[in-house]
Formats: sequence, C-alpha cells, structure tokens
Amino acid sequence: MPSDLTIFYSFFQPEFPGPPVGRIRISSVATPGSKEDLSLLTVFSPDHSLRDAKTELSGGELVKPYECPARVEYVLEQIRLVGLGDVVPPNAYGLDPVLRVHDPQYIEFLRSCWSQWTAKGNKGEAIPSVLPSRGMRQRVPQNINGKIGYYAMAVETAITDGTWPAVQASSNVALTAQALISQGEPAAFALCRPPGHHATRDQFGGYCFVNNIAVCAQAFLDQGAERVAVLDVDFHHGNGTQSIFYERPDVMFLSLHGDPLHSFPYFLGFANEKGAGSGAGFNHNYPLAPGTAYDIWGDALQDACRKIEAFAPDVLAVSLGVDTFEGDPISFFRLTGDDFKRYGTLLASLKLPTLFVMEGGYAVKEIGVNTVNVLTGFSSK
Ligand code: OKP
Ligand code: ZN
Repeated sequence: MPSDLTIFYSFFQPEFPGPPVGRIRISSVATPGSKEDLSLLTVFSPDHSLRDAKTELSGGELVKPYECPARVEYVLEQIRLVGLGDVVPPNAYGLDPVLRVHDPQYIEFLRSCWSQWTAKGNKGEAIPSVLPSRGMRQRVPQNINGKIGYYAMAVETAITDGTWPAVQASSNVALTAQALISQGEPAAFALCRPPGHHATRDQFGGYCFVNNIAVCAQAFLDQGAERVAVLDVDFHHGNGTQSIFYERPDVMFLSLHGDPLHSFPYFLGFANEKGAGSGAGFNHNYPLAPGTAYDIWGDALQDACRKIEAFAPDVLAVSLGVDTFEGDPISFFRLTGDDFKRYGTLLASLKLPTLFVMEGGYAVKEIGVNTVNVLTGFSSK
C-alpha cells in the first residue's frame, strides 16, 4: 500500500478508517507499456454477483433483469484494458453509515425479506403486489406481502436470496471510494452493483435498495465537509437522492434525466422541484425530451456545472449511469461513446475532489467503454 494516501483535507477527521489493504495491481492485457497509468482508483467487490435475480416485471411479463451481474464485469474488463488505475477491494463499514440516511426498520426489512417471503410459502421471487397508494394508510403491515408493498417505490424489482449481501457489498464499495477521497485521492470510482439512486430513506425499487451515493454524501458531511454536490447523470431521475436531501442546504442535488412525463420514475424529477425549507434553492432538475442528444444534454450539464461552481462544494459526487447511451434498451437519449469522454473532461474542469458512483447502463456490451470513457475523459490531462 503506498504511503501517499495520508494527506487529509482539512475538513476531514484523521481518525477515520484507513484505505483498503491489499491493493490489486492490474496486469497488462494490451502491449506492455502501451497504456498510460491514468491513476484513477476503482473499488470493486465480486460479491455483487450475489444479486442475480431471475425475474423483473416488465411489460406484464417476468423477464430476465436488465440490471444483471455481467454489467460491472464488462466495466472491470475495460478498466483493465485501458489501464485506468488500480482496483481495490472494499472495507467493511457496517450499518452505521447506511443508517445515517435510511430508516432502521427499512434496513431490517431488506435484511430479512427473503426469509420472511419464503417462510410464507411464496414460490417466486419477492415482488410487491399492493402499495399504500392514494387514500390508503401509511403504516407497516405485519404480513410480508404487505410489508414489501409498504417499502416499495416500484414493483419491477424482485428481492432474492443473495440481494442483501450484495447490497451490503455495494455500499461498502461506495464507502471505500468515499474514504479514499477523504484521505486525499483527487478522484475515485465506486464500481457499485446494485445501483442506489432510486432508493429513498425507506423504499426500494428501480433496481435500487441502499442509496450508495446518499450514504457517501452524508459520510463526507459527517467527516467535516460543509457542502457536497451530488450530480446525477444517469438517464433516470435520482428520486431517492433528491428526496433524502430535499430539505437540506448542505447537499446540492442536480439531475439530468428523461422527462418524468415519459420516463421512470414518472412521479418525481420535474423542473419546479427546487428544494424545501432550508433546502430551498439547492435542488436542480433538468428533465429532457425523448431523443435528446449531446447538443442539448451537454448544455444542461454546463448549466449544472455553473450551479455547482456557485455552490462551491468541498466535494463532488457523481451518480454515474451510462443509460444515456444511444443504444440503451430502456432509455431514450442519444449520447455516443465519444460524448461520454467529452463530459468526463468537462467534469474535470470543476477541479473538485470527485467521487464517481456507478448507477445504471443496460447496453451491456457497450457499458464498459462508455463508463470508462467518462473516467478517462476526466483523468486525461
Ligand atoms: C434504474 B437506474 C424496463 C422498465 C424499467 C425501471 C428502470 C430502473 C432504472 N422494462 N423501469 O436508474 O438505471
Ligand atoms: Zn438509470
């Protein structure tokens, strides 16, 4: 482990847990010496593969989930191919940092859902069927079939046997990358799976369970940061992140996404959602029309960057989903592979310590190139 990871930003507490031990030096795949060392650290756990649902409710059918284990394996492969930098395993942080943004009863539900579901004799994967919709009471049922509806924001996402351990690994990956930045790394990439930005304080859905980036934003604050900007460039609105920080001035949330009139999550992400209470003015949504390409999308990102500069955060956290790609099977933007590199470079111009957290991206064969293009665009001088 190199000893250069000991510079602390003044706002961070020095007693925070150290960087991961046992760095993996990635072996060369291409011609030796042909790769630049871009020195952007990635955190990754093979335990993501424990999240391997057989079913997603889509178009009235149970289909093989778009959010599948192969996604992050392709990203890892591309990281190795281009020599992005070292890949390190996560540390275990336990539940305390997760419980800073999530309801304890919700976390207990995630942990025990599968065993309660199977104990009831349910044969399929755990999917809610009844939600506390308009006119219904907001209280937690005792029966698991009711409980899972109470804790759901959407019903496409099945809970399965390995989901909880994978979710824990995912938040540990995020928190390890967060710690690297708190210890002086200029940037780090949390190759999280499952993703997190749709998860609210007490709801799962949209393939998300624990809101990894919200956990990290809160961890930065708890370690002494005064302001954190969360920029969500995933195709979908980060409703969970928005709602967690909606009434707070210490986290600015900015999201570029498919207009919720036409796209999941449908019920949040409109331009007039500006924050509330002392958080008023610290939330910025950029809902964009079907067919949006980089000319429009890049302008929205420029605008978001100006707002981030004016906010002057101590750190930038990026919800990095590459489902904005023109070939994405469930989304409607038209970004090309080169566009990902361009906006990576634009993000670097903010000159902020930057945490990248993996979210969506479902064009599986291209997800590695598109994701790593953002990171190399960011890292190339
Ligand atoms: C998660 B993330 C496909 C519909 C998909 C859920 C989308 C979740 C996206 N039949 N609905 O933001 O990439
Ligand atoms: Zn998405």
